[in-house]
Amino acid sequence: MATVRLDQKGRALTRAIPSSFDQAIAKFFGTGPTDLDQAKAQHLAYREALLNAGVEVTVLPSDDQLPDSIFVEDQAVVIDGHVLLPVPGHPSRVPEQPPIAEFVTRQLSGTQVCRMDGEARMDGGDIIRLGDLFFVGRSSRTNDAGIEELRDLLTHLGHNLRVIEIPGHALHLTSISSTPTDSVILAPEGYLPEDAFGELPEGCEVRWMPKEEAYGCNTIGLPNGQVLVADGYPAVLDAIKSLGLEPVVLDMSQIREADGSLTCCSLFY
Ligand code: CIR
Repeated sequence: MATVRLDQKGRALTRAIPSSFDQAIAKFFGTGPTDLDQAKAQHLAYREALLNAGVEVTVLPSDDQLPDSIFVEDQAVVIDGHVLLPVPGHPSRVPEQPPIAEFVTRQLSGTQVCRMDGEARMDGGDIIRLGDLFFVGRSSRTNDAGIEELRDLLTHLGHNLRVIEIPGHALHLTSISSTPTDSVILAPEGYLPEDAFGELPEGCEVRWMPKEEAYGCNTIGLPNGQVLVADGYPAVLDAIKSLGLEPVVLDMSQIREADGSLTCCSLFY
């Protein structure tokens, strides 16, 4: 989600929860999912919320060999119909990519597909987009070589890129921020310096949320004025309402246990 504007969110790819989901990597928000049925119910509610908002949703079959494979956002970067296939920053997540790459390149046939290689590493979850301005996290998953490959594509498309240092206590840039509209960034206090996003275009702003609502800062704004938000973050909820938007609250507890947020579970294309 994070690399498309609001008006580009017509279609989303998701992937079903594998039976091995309790083995997903969990080091930040969670300590590992414990209830597979609840995780599946939460994932279903998530897909239904997208469908109810008018998004066309595709569900790829699960793969029990790949515990983290529901987090499709990390596996492909779609920008204005162009596709960048990153080398995922965690080795166990590399085999997740082929079916996602195959799906998006088929859907966007005729598009330019760039494939990272060499030393470059990147998870799609390290990118957010504010209108036509992009931010990328330099994180434990995304390195300088990966950032330069993204910059090459963005330069080609006429977009600007700013780099944000992700602190050691966070996974991705999307773990601690999102753009519920094309002019607002939500981010938690205590993770990034106040000037981390730099000077923003006119009419744009960062809304800083309390540190304890870091997870809640990951939201999905949709073209119909709805915003998917995780349950349990009252300041985020107020911020969304004060923007005149309609929050749709989802229980993400089991997905959070795998360090996954709302945006991680879909790839808009
Ligand atoms: C991981 O550690 O890779 C997964 N357990 C969570 C990935 C979350 N994805 C994201 O923030 N974009």
